[in-house]
Amino acid sequence: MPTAAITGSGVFTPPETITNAELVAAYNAYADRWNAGNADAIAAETIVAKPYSSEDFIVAASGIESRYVMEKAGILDPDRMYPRFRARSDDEPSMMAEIAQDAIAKALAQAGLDGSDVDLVICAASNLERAYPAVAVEIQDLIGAGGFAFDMNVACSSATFGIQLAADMIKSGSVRAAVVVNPEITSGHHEWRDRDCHFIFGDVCTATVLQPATDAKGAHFRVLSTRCATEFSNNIRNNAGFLRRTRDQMEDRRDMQFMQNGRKVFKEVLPLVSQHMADHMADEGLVATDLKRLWLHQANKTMNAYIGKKVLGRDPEPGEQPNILQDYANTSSAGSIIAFSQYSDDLVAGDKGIICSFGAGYSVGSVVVERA
Ligand code: CO8
Repeated sequence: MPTAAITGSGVFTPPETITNAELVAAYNAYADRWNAGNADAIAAETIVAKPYSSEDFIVAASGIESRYVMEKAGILDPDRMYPRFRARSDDEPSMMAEIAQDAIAKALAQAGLDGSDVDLVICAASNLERAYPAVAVEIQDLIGAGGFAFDMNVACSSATFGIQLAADMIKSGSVRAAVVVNPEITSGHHEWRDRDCHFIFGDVCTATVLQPATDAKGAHFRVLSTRCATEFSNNIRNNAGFLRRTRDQMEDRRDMQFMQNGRKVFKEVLPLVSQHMADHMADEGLVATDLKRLWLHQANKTMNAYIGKKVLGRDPEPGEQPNILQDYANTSSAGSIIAFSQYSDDLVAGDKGIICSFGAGYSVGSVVVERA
């Protein structure tokens, strides 16, 4: 059975950034307007005034300093607080497919492949732009790939679950060159008017190329082992979907965008992830000293520091567990892949590491890789 390898990875970074200062100024202006518009009800204590957000809180609670977005003016407009996306005709590439193309081009260039070499495209992301045709099939067409393509969604674990699928298909011989692409336009399903989470997300797209290790043309990482796990929780939820396109959805329901009980997520996901990684390592005969790098999901700096310490049995050295969330914020499934793509070149043959994602579902996915 062939060994699967990651032979390329790429990141599309959107053109616009929003700093914490810009975000907080827009949110606080929105809160002022909302409070002024509801002054009577607030005075009568039938509703509660919206409190201000703060830059200090955001950095201390999450480690996030800035985020990239596809369109910032709409998000920062206090009367709107939502990106302005141009409506596209059916003859134009859809937005997810367009950014996917960019990330895939970078990943294929690294692998030394052309789009026509690809025979599997998995578009794995936390929200899909439409019901059908699958965005992945459009991407397959745009890059000139053969074979087949499909969409999948496991929220923040979409990328690692997609890598497991692609690696398994390569091992079984059903495909020769797979692309797993993660266009995460989180700004379109985020609630920018909710102070408790308005700072969390950013937009990006990542792509990985997987092939049999024997086909690799350059530097690559052998996929030694993968493990996926899920456990139902309502603590991260978004109710938007085709069954909800009724009049009540038009009433601006809060549950039609990202919602979470962040404190509970923090407390429940940490032990789940630490145990998942410990079990995966034990089953692969790996101990902490075997690992050169952890590329973790990028949601929260404290969370990552905790998991790194649990897995390694000590505080991670600088660079051992790279964070990119200060610049990108939480980019859902793409976070661990951005970290992998930007911080893996320096590893040498035989160095091992783990890519690990976690999030809504709950879901956890880990991929043990070795530099060839
Ligand atoms: N400014 C000032 N004060 C604030 C703010 C703010 N912006 N927000 C909250 N506060 C206040 C609260 O009101 C509270 O005040 P009080 O103590 O008086 O009640 C105090 O600060 C503390 O609030 P919290 O308890 O909420 O703060 P935490 O310390 O828990 O930090 C975090 C909040 C950062 C959200 C933290 O809980 C966290 O990181 N949790 C884990 C989150 C996580 O990992 N979620 C995963 C979601 S991603 C995922 O699964 C993908 C989903 C699909 C993608 C969706 C894309 C849109």
